[in-house]
Amino acid sequence: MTQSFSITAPLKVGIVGTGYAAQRRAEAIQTDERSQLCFVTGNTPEHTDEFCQTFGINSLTSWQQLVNHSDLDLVIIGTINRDHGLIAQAALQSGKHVIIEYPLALDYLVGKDLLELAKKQNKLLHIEHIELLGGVHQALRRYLPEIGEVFYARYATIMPQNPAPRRWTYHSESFGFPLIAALSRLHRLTDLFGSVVSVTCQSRFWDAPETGYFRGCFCNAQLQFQNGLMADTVYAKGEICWQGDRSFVLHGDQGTLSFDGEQGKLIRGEEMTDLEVGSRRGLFAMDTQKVLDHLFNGSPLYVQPEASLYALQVAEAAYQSSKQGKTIFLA
Ligand code: NAP
Ligand code: BLA
Repeated sequence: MTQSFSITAPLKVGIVGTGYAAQRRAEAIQTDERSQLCFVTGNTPEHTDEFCQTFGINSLTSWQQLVNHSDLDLVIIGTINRDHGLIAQAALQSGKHVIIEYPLALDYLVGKDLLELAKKQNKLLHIEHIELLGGVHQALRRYLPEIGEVFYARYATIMPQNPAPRRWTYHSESFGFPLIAALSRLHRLTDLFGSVVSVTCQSRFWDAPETGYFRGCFCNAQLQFQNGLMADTVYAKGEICWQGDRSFVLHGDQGTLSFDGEQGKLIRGEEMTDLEVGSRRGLFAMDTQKVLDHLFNGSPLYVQPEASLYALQVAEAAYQSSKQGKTIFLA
């Protein structure tokens, strides 16, 4: 069922978070005349003050205060992953529309409840998945028919970082299980290839002792899709990595599609074609505009919450597989 909303401009917006995603959102909200940026709430006071100065707005002292503020129509959740589920629940309960930067939640069942709550409240729950708007994914969609039946895909993101920063993205509790936190890796695959039969995953962490932080992580998941495709995903980062890798290769019975960062190639026998791939920039602005179009005009969104929830279910299966040391079969 498509939801419809009666909205009057300007839509009043509050943001939880002051980092990269929050800044791109704030710019987009202020650029569009249908929306007005009203409040932000952050973590360290200096970062919050800087954000308020840049955008000429006031801060609230907690996310609880922000989600319950009677002036606001929409809450954007751009803070650490650990808090996504809790903040979204409170915002929906207080009758706000919600945009969450992925992941929806760190726990599949929490995510499932959030979708039900949004329906019950008749509020928008949009989970951003900018990877689907990006150049690589658009090129993939466009050229996939050229390679026939795809039987194997390998997608790696390996990011050396030395020393590993003491940031939330290297903190197990704040970041969550890496394939849940970096849900886009699995979501790209489920978006292209549909339902997953089984997941086998291994993971390893190199801890910074007695800190809650890790210095490096390595996760490897093998997915068996219902359509016969096998896929391998690798996600690794930190001090243990010495060679970066952002490659995505798809093997079809008529050809191969190969992406190295933003460089794409279509390979068929002797024939090799360079593919035009669009940029990774401007995607938060694009996402924001699509949400405003949806709220005001009812135009369809590029990603449905159910699709995001399904990717989260697969990622949770990967987490369970790595914990239990066995293959997890999805219903
Ligand atoms: P970021 O730049 O590091 O910003 C993180 C925000 O969380 C900052 O406001 C930070 O405040 C706050 N924070 C840090 N530690 C905290 C803690 N312990 N308790 C409460 N707040 C804390 O991260 P980001 O890249 O914007 O990511 C934000 C969300 O967007 C994440 O869920 C991420 O998965 C999602 N996302 C990001 C991108 C992207 O391109 N960056 C793309 C897709 C999804 P201080 O700086 O004051 O600590
Ligand atoms: C995704 N980028 C993400 C995520 C985080 C960051 C936490 C979500 C988790 C994940 O999927 O890994 C954080 N990305 C960063 C940081 C840098 C970075 C700290 O590139 C430092 C330079 N994101 C940016 C910048 C760009 C960007 C500067 O912060 C682009 C120039 C793009 N990040 C981007 C995109 C995604 C993403 C397109 C979606 C996931 C993907 O395509 O793999």
